[in-house]
Amino acid sequence: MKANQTVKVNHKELVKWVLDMAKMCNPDRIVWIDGSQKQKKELEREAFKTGELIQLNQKLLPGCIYHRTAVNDVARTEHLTFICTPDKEEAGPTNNWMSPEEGYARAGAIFKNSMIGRTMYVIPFSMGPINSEFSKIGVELTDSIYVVLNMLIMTRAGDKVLRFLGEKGQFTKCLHGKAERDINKRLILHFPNDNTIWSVGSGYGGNVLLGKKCLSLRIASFLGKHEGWLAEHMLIIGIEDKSGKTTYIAAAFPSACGKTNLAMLIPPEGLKKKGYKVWTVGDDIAWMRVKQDGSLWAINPESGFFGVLPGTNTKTNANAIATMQRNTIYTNVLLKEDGTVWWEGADGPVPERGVDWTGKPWTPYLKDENGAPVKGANPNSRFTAPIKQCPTASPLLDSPEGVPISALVFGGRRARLAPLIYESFNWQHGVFTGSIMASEITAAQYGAQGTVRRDPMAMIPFCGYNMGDYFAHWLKIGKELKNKPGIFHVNWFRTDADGRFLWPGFGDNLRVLEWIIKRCDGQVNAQKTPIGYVPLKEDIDLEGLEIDKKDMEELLKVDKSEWKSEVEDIKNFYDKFGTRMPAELLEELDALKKRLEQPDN
Ligand code: GTP
Ligand code: SPV
Ligand code: MN
Repeated sequence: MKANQTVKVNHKELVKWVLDMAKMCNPDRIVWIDGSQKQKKELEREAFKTGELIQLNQKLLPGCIYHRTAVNDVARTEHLTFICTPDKEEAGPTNNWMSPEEGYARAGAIFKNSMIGRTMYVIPFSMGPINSEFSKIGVELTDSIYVVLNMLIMTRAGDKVLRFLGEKGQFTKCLHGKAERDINKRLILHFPNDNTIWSVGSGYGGNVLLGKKCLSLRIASFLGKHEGWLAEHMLIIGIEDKSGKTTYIAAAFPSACGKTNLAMLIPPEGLKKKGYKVWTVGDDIAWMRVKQDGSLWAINPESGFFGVLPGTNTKTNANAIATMQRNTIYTNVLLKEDGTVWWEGADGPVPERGVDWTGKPWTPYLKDENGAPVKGANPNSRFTAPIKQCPTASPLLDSPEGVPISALVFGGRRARLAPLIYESFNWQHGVFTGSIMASEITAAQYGAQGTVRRDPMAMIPFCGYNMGDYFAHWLKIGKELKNKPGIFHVNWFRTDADGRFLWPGFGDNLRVLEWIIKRCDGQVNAQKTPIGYVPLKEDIDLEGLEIDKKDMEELLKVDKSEWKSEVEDIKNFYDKFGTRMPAELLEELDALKKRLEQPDN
């Protein structure tokens, strides 16, 4: 086994772990990732040679590359994702559980000799700006160049991290191997007590970019509980008004429910004269702490976007399109003859031909066995691009302090029930509001799409410990906050009887954020309903938007009978947590039930 030596690694525990893992996986070579352009280019060249990656048209898309994952490996596989703690209770009823012994043994058998003939790359990375009190260090071992190149965009990686780690710094041990990429030999395992992640048998984003969901949510939520902070599936956006004041909002929506789009929204025509500027801090993950000033501060631990492509175009998200014109990795989209890419809902005409995400020749006229059009891009195809390339990238991306959060927003994809926007009565009621979230399943995970599942705080796939304890942790954080952010709930996805979205969404969502900011500043009144405060009609600025009055009424409607049956569903969900369910939330559910039974006045 040969190894390159970039900087001298003085961290004995790190070196021992790398060698132990190499002994198990048996790679031909070990290569330490230094973070240099030179090494990155070498790796790209190697992957172009083997066909792992395809170089795109360098005139039209400079620095851009293309990758296909295996056909059975296109989304997170939640049923193969486990929390491995000695006690099953620690993982709770919403996680898959395995004992650490079984986890190491089962995954170890798949890892064994799986890297023969391959290279093991060692990627030291930081989630968050190196040197910030928020940040955490990880080291990922992987046999995939695709993973290395993604991690170089998504995290701060290379020698600078090793130098920061020094001789004894703490880090999360992240081991990834593609193995045979066989769904029957795939496991994504988290060992919170060992600060360790083992992922084997996949090559897809959220399963293998271990800094992302595995470290920054599952392991980080566990660390956050013990260290007193929050790791959340949230975007972070700053809205600057004419006076130069910026209000920061963090929002949790489930996968493929609009975080990336909201994080980089473009103000709609009708609101332009108000002079708002949008600043994108993050599109997927927020780490938040109560600081000495009694406020909640947040960083985005990532340095890149791993965003959904279908439906993304200059009309829906011009900032995303601008971001991905260079230095971007395109995964599972249609490859066009001119060496550029396309996906359903992209700009411009539908190409006459290309090679689809599975590697087959494609035309728009192809039909599958059910007569439905064959898609050129996978519904969960994605781009990986540096946040700094986003035209609205916040100047505070590298600030070790983070940004102060004025409002927290929860939201799901609900055709019915949840109104466009409502505000919680207070922090405890806000935690309740987050805990009763539900959303339709999307293509971002393997499973039955469209069915509604309960997804508290958009964290159901990502909470690394018992969610009953997680709710209690949220309540505790509230007690520490002197300046509590307002807590809101939005739903961009309410439809009419024909399945048409009632709300235009995208840039127009600023109209709703504006109301949130006004509520935080105490500028407008609201109407009290059993579920929370909803806006008075005149307080949502609809200038320049043609929306039917009836649609608007429907969007803000709270249907008591629908909510009454929802209460029953919530009760069943809460019951799963037994005695771990905080009494405060059971009281909130009871109070909601009572409010729904009161006659209208
Ligand atoms: P993850 O990266 O999976 O965590 O997802 P995300 O929450 O960042 O989702 P994203 O912003 O990529 O949106 C996913 C899908 O929702 C895309 O198909 C969008 O076109 C669609 N979408 C986003 N915002 C809106 C909106 O305001 N209204 C409607 N109708 N669709 C939206
Ligand atoms: C999600 O599924 O919520 C994502 C994409 O953001 S992944 O990295 O695959 O988790
Ligand atoms: Mn996500």
